Formats: sequence, C-alpha cells, structure tokens
Amino acid sequence: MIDLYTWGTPNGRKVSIMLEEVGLAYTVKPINIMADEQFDKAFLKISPNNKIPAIVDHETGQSLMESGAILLYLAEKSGQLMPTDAGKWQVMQWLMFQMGGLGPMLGQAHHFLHFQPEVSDYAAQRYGEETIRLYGVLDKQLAAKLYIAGEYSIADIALWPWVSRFEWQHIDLTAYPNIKRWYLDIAARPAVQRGYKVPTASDEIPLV
Ligand SMILES: N[C@@H](CCC(=O)N[C@@H](CS)C(=O)NCC(=O)O)C(=O)O
Repeated sequence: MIDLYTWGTPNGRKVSIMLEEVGLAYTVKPINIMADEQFDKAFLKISPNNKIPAIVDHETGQSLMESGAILLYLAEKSGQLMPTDAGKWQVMQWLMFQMGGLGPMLGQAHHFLHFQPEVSDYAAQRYGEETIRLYGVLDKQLAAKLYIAGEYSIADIALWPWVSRFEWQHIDLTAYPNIKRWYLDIAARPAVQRGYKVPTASDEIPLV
C-alpha cells in the first residue's frame, strides 16, 4: 500500500492520476497547503522540501518527494507508461521539459496573471509571454504525435494537469488545436477523471 500526500494542484494531480492509471492501491493523506500543513514537522520527514506531492511505499520502504521522481518510480514499479526501448529517452526529455521549464514558468504565470495581476506588469508580461511560447512548443509537438512522446506515457501525465489550468494562464485552448485535441482526449480517460478529484471529490476538470 502506498500513502500519497497531496493537494488539488497540478503537481499533486500528476501522482493521483498515475496511481489511478496503473492501478496501484493507495491511501490519500491530504496536506492542505492553504493552511500551511506542508510545514508540519511530521511531513518534513517525508518531504524535505516541504512541498506536495510525496509518497511512502510501505511495500519497499521507499519515501519520495518531487513529482517527476515519483512518476518514474511508479512507472518502474508497475512496468507501465514508460517505454523500455529507446523511446524511453523521448519520454524522459518531455518529462524534464515539464519539470524544469513548463511547470515552474506556468506556476509563476498563475501568480502574476491570476492571483496578483496588479503587483508587477513586468512579471505579468514575462511569464505571460513565456506561457504562450511554451504552449507553441507543445502544440507543434502534438501536431506530429498523438501523445507528447508518441505513446501515452508519464510525460503526458506530467504535462496534462498544468494545461488543465489554462484559464489561470489566460490561454484560449481553441487557439492551439493540437493541444486541445490531446487535452480533451486525456480528460476523457476514466483514470484521469478519478485522479483529478484527489483529494477533493467536488473538483471538476475544466473543459473547452
Ligand atoms: N518540483 C516539485 C514542486 C512541488 C510544488 O511546488 N508543490 C506545491 C504545490 S503544486 C506546494 O507544495 N506548494 C506549497 C509551498 O510552496 O509552500 C514537484 O514537482 O513535486
């Protein structure tokens, strides 16, 4: 049994969606980051960076933070959603693109376009433009491939929850037809629909 420490955010949803996709049993341990529960001493032992998501796998004793590392761990444990041939490097490439680029940049866009648009025109412009640029990169790749690295994989699971916040990013998905097709295709997967509602069952996937 795996304990999943999470909240209803893109990084948290990556892991609940992955667990639902591969069919591993898990227990949800909500960490309300709006109430600063990520700073509790007990959680710090599991997540040394005080951020969700994190897992504890009681079968192996493995305790992990960082959503990218967790996706790789669960792919290896389940033998699913990561190719075992050379295609694995394409998945790795797009996973790293999400972890090191798209996630951090869109996270800033959420702050400066959605939460506090008045604090800095400079930041709003910088992260707004970078968001548009990154959507262009994704749209181009998805014009050539059904899923980001060919087959449906952990790279799609890493990217999709960030795109699901398109409204906060001031993105009109109809301007990106390939992303829109990919986004709605993944949104229709039952495992994604279940994983999206962790830990808050009333959350609904935004549709276009
Ligand atoms: N690189 C980390 C980022 C984790 C992260 O930023 N988590 C956010 C929620 S999406 C969080 O816990 N925020 C609380 C805080 O920053 O105090 C990952 O991918 O797991």
